[in-house]
Amino acid sequence: MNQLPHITKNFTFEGEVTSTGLYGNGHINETHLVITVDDAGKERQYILQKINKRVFKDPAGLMGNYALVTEHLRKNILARGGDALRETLTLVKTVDGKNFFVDDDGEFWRATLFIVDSASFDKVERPEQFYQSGVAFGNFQALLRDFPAHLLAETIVNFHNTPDRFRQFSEAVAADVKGRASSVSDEIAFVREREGFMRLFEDAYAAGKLPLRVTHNDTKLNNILFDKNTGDPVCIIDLDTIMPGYAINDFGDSIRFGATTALEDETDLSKVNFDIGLFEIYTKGFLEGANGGLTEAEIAYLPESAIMMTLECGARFLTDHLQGDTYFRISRENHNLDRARNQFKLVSDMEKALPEMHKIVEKYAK
Ligand code: ADP
Ligand code: GN1
Ligand code: MG
Repeated sequence: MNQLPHITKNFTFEGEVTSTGLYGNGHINETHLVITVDDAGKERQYILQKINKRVFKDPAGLMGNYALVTEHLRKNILARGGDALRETLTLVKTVDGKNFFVDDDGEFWRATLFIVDSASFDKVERPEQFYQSGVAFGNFQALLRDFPAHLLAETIVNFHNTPDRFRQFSEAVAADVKGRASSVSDEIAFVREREGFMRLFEDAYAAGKLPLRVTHNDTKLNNILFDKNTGDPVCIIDLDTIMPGYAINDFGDSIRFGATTALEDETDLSKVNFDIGLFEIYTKGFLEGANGGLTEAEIAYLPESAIMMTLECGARFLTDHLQGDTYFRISRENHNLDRARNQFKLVSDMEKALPEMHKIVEKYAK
């Protein structure tokens, strides 16, 4: 059943819409699968998303980025003989030729072609899959290397500015709007003890040691679609946060989500362990995909980036728990607290494994 006729009628979908339904496991946007059938009985699928305006304050700027980046990727993919309709996202225009539709409530909607015979994963199923995702994200950065960064709107200001995340966390603790701070004092202390570490990359940037590049900024495994038949990565999705950033954070965020023995919201922490074997194969893949494009300083910081992104994400989950779960979508009580504890367990594991992580990076950087 088409539950969104007032929205779907504004897009140039081929055929008649026969059904719409919620889809996927993203924490941010509202994602729907749209199915259409044409007169000849041919079925087509599309993804329709309501952009989360609480998270993305400038949805029109975001869609400007989206159109520019997908066009750039399309050209680069075609130039190397690839299938652009499958290897990057393709926007479906509205009936009046625009890249997005604004409804009567001021909500922003966009549609893309559905990448058929593909799937995304919330957990690494085979080590080879994680290796390939490293190649894919490394290569994605390489594809964006010639993209003019000044054209990009900053879709979330200070997105991976970790000291600023610490500031927001501290404000949430002080405000304690839900009266939850006293029940999470251990978790609050865990973040506070690492305030100095959280400045590492911003200090390095200020000292001219880290370059600003065009990066994805949300490189978790479920933001890659894999081919259902071959298992190979097909397309990198979730392009909302593409903006200037540090290349190493794309590495670190993938490790955060993927190099673990459990899901991101597993509550039994005895099951949540950092998997150094997965760290190693992702490192190998990412450096191959980046194809010599990283500086020595960037490579040297890769292990710390894994800790930084995991700590930052944990602090963001904890902040959202303190603020009453207004940012990340939750599906149970204390969901964001569970996620925060899970991330902090990984941070502790990674801190212990840091010397070994450095040795691994050195091995593949040669
Ligand atoms: P969020 O920002 O909320 O994470 P995503 O853009 O990542 O939203 O989409 C959520 C999920 O929907 C993805 O993890 C993926 O499974 C699925 N998805 C999104 N776009 C497509 C597409 N074009 N083709 C197939 N699946 C898609
Ligand atoms: C969000 O949009 P999604 O679900 O792919 C978040 C990331 C977090 C991630 C944690 C725009 O990613 O920054 O790392 O959840 N995206 C945004 O799972 O905040
Ligand atoms: Mg996503």
